Amino acid sequence: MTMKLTTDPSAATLLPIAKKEGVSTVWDRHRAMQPQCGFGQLGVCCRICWKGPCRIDPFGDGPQRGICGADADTIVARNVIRMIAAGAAGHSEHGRHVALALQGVAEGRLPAYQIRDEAKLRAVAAKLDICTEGQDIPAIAAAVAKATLEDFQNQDHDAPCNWIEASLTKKRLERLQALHVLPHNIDAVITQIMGRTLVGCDADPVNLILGGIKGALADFDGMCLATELSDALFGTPSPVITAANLGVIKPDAVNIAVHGHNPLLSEVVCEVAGQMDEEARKAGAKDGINIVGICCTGNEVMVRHGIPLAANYLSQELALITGAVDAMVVDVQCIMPSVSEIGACFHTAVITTMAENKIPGATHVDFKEETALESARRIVATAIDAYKRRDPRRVNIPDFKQTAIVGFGVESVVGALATLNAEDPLQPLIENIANGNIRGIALFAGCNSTQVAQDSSFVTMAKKLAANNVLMLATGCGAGSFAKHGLMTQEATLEYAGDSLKAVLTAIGTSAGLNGPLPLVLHMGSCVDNSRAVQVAVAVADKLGVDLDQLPLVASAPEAMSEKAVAIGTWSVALGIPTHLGTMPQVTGSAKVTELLTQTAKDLLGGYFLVELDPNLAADKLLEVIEERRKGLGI
Ligand code: BF8
Ligand code: SF4
Repeated sequence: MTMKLTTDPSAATLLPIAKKEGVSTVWDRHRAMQPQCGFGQLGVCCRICWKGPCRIDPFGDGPQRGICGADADTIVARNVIRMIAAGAAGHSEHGRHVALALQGVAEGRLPAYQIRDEAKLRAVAAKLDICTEGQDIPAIAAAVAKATLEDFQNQDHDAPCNWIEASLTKKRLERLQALHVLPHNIDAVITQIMGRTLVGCDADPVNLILGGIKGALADFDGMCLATELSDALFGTPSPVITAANLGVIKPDAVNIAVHGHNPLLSEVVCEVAGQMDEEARKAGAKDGINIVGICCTGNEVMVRHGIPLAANYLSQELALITGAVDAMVVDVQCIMPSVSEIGACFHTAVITTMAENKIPGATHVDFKEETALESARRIVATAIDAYKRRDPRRVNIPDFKQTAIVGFGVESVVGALATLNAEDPLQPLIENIANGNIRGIALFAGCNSTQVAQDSSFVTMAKKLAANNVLMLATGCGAGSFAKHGLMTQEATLEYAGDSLKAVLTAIGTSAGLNGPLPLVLHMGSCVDNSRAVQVAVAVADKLGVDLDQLPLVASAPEAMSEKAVAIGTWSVALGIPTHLGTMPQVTGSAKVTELLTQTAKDLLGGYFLVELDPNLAADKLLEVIEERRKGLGI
């Protein structure tokens, strides 16, 4: 296989070392897995019951139905909506933890946490139509937590979830309601997907996909509440200058990598690390404790506190191969099970923390919100202990890191715009879109995948869209790619932005006190923070009196792989956003499902999937879509 594996410069230093050390990486295992199963790639393999597995012959020569009689359309639709259910479960379980933590704080039960952003809590209450007059902060927090938890408990099918109702345009809600796809209860909708895809249940691909769309919208609901309540608890992001890539690991510090997704763990680890810095110095680490982030946990602490990002998904193993990570602390999602074995090759303590997410070979420190401080102290002490066993001769920290200006939540974007027009902050953005200085907006989201040379599609597409004056937002591992490759800098704006985009970013950045332009790509946070981008779009749509499917707004997940990305992509389509995928979705074994997602969706929802594996062509196609939308608006 001659395909380039990654464009991350750190890999050039570390992959030869992995080889020398006899450590296999995700790319070695990808190679060993070739050729991958064609039936699986097409989505036509069914393992839903033990009469199977069954597989449909895509060439029409062999069986066209499984043993129970399910055809390719049914099998593909069932498989893909089960992926959506899994993605929605992951995000909304994360959201539920945060909501329960908020409730615990309101009741004074959780000493490790507090409401760090009271203004945000009040704003959330107002958004949910909760009256706060005369109420103190704990009472408001309790009311917000209660309204949020209703989204997991409501049994009235005709009453949509509170968060989704508060988060979309009126027109979009009506359109989704008419299709009966508005979720009333996150848990119920996920359960329903699992139930209807059992052997002998829903076999109608259209009905199944509609059920999947409802599940994806439940995912959206879970993301909105996770993001907003995390802001109330831990602070709302504002622009901060930090750095990204493995060069952020320090040779003379106890390096703790926080990895996974939920800020409930990483926030407390960061806080306790500050208190235990002296202990690390006593152990010989003259730079004390250095926390670095990986994946979406990394994004969460990066946008809120400027903690540097060491790695996005595909380079998590490389962080360990530096030989200088003393502990990798993980919670949930996107953690390769291989990390415990690699950690064991070095001195690294790989620490799992969630009862429902363990890895053989890792150390488990049970993390509960009630005893978070004690657990965090144990975790940091374990890291300091491991540091003492570090072998300096095996330390190889690549000399790569890039500056990254990050932390563009809705509030800071609006805040920056308000420096141009305090009365009407959205006006400068709308004006520049209308006059064509900004042609449109693109949201980059999603993962890395071994199907694509790491980060390459993100970077190629962003450079092309920038040159064509498209304003770009990013989350998740996409944001990690841009941060690592220097596209979240003012220099990148000067180098890659088209003239009119450059002028707008410079005007906003200068007036907001950044002494120059805004960075080329705005980092909005983790994957759950995709809800922030929707919030900006909804505000613009409401102001213009249009719906989301009329805006020159596109989304792209050029290196998607997780079931969570399937859920996000599907709600993005349901909200009316043309959504690009740069990896092949496992649905093409059914012409009907493929047509539903790429064409019929356009009529029903305004949004649709656009699949294009070549990043250059993908950028061209998104530019065309943006121009088509502009034409529709008469601008
Ligand atoms: O939630 S982008 S690889 S880390 S799934 Fe995972 Fe994908 Fe990264 Fe974050 Ni999102
Ligand atoms: Fe085969 Fe039907 Fe069972 Fe799927 S549900 S494994 S198609 S018999």
